[in-house]
Amino acid sequence: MSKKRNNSRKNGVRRRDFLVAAGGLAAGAAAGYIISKSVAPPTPVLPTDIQNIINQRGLSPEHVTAALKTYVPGGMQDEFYMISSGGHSGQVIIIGIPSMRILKYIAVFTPEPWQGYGYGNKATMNLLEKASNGIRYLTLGDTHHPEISRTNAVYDGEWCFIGDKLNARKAAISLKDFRVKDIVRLPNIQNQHGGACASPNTEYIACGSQFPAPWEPGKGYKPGVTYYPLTEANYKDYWRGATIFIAFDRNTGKFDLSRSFEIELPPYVQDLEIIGWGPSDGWAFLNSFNTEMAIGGTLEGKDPLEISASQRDFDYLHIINWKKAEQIVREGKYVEMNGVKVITLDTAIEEEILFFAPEPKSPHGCDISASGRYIVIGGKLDPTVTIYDIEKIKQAIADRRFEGEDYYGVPVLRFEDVTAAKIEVGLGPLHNEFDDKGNGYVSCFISNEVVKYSLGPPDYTGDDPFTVQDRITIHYNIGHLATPESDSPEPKGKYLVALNKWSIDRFEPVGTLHPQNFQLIDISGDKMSLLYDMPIPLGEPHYAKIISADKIRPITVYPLGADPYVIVNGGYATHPQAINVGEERIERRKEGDTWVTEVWMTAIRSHFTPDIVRCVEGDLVRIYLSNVETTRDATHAFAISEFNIMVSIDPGETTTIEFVADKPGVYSFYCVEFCSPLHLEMAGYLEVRPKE
Ligand code: K7E
Ligand code: CUA
Repeated sequence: MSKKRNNSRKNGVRRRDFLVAAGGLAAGAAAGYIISKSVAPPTPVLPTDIQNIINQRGLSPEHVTAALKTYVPGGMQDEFYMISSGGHSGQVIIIGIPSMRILKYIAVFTPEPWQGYGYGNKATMNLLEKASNGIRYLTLGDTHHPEISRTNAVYDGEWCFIGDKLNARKAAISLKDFRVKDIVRLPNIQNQHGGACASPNTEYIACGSQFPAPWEPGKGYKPGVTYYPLTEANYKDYWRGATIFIAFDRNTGKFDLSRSFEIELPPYVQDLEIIGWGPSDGWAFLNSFNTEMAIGGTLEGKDPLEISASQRDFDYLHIINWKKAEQIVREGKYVEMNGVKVITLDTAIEEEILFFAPEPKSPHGCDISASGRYIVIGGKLDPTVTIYDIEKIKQAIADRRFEGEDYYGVPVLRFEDVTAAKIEVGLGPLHNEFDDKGNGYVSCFISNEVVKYSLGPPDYTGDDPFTVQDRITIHYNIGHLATPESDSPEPKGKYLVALNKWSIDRFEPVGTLHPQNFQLIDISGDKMSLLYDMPIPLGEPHYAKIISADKIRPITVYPLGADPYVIVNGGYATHPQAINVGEERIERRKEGDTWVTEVWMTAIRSHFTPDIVRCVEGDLVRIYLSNVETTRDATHAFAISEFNIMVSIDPGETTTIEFVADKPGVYSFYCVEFCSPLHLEMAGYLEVRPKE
């Protein structure tokens, strides 16, 4: 793979040369289109057939330039991977940049048959089951914020994490095989937003609760158990928010609740969270809205939430000393609630690990500049971005300069003491990303634009810090934006993707529900320029992370007999029932009161062995299916008619399929991946004999 990529780089240079030629062509069409300031341009020469295509398609010089900047010829690879949330599809989308080619959907919170996820593959069913809430089997999610694992705060390309806002869950995806390895339900939280965000060495993945949940004092929140009538008084007394720091173990790919901790927070709506590095190392920042603690009640004589939650001028940026919190937990100053160590709100105040700073009403994004110095908050209702300075925050805390405390006693810093700047950018500023030159970019949902501004030192060392530098119109209603390796010490600049909610008229209409629109923007120069529109026909993506392609190092084939869902010391465990050709067999025996038919089966082009499986009605059937191929991409899939079973097995992989043969009959099974000329012959029968 890396070989190919080198090729593509070499070819990239040739593409640039071509671009100059096309620029020359463009000069003929648009007056003032300069290709070189010092050298007189040669007479533009483009083969007439190319010129004809440009003419016939009515392309402008900008179109041609954009096409040349984004086109990645077949066989060549992209420069960046974009890891995007799949919104309420519950999944993750992988996209190449600059081509904007979709490379993969990763099934995460939603069963997906073509990946064999949640349709009989026991490991994936177990993941979904474990991540359910004990009340019902959850088969959907609302993914918002992906995160990439970090080493010294820099993206290392090994793991991806994503949260499910709806059901307060978090998933870990290995970027070695782009499969989920663990899903955890977050204790004491009903929703989650605000992350995933990783600590500098991925010790913890943090996020905030979104809507507070009722907590039984000292015991926390338990789905389906904790109950108080919803009143304003009860809300203040019993509802609580939280931020959780879940420990993650790279060697096993599992979250570890026993090493995790949570901090109880007031019942504000905790929104986005980020963990700092450099000067902000050891600190986490989490913003909030509805510090009014309104609960709505439109049919009960109250204002709707959007009004009652917008009464005050400020909400609170939560400033959390997580290193100290970790220390407090080590000292035993926590209460165990629903399987996790919780630092109570009182302890958090007493031990000085939680501070508030006012932030303009109902903020949204919470991002950190490359230097780790500036925490940038999108104003949402306020047309500004507010830039907090960690040096000032630390100083104000050291000097104990507070303007007072909130309803629960959390000390509140003074706005002037902790902010570096407030920049008026546009209407509805949401999220911020950064480039490698000390600039920030903010998405403005209402004014439909991306606005570029300069930061201050050390990120930006020019003459006009904290000033708007450029703006570009997007189509339409941008939510997040993403630049390569932003929110880390080493942003790469070059491209920006606007993750737009509405596309309206940008694509061929496909009914009344339009795709979302990802717009690729070139940010390499002083002026931003639009390169490409990409429809996203799956869920509503929120955030995306972009990482240099050379940091992603996927495996090509699993070692023979590997269980992709069990990671040991960073490698794959051998599935205990993995077999090779010649070891296939069927055994029927009793496990307690249940008859079990166990099948050790292999798949290789173009047959399953055995191809006839006989069992008895009511048997629990367990098929240990080994794909004994060693060739890259030689995936087989296994589906049984009438049983809702669909399993995909990659070369080398062994998997367990489990189901109850509850209806007598003879059922065909077959391979679902067109794997060879005799793929259609890759089939067999399951015979379920009626019980005597
Ligand atoms: Cu703005 Cu969940 Cu990040 Cu949506 S959130 S846009
Ligand atoms: Cu195996 Cu088709």
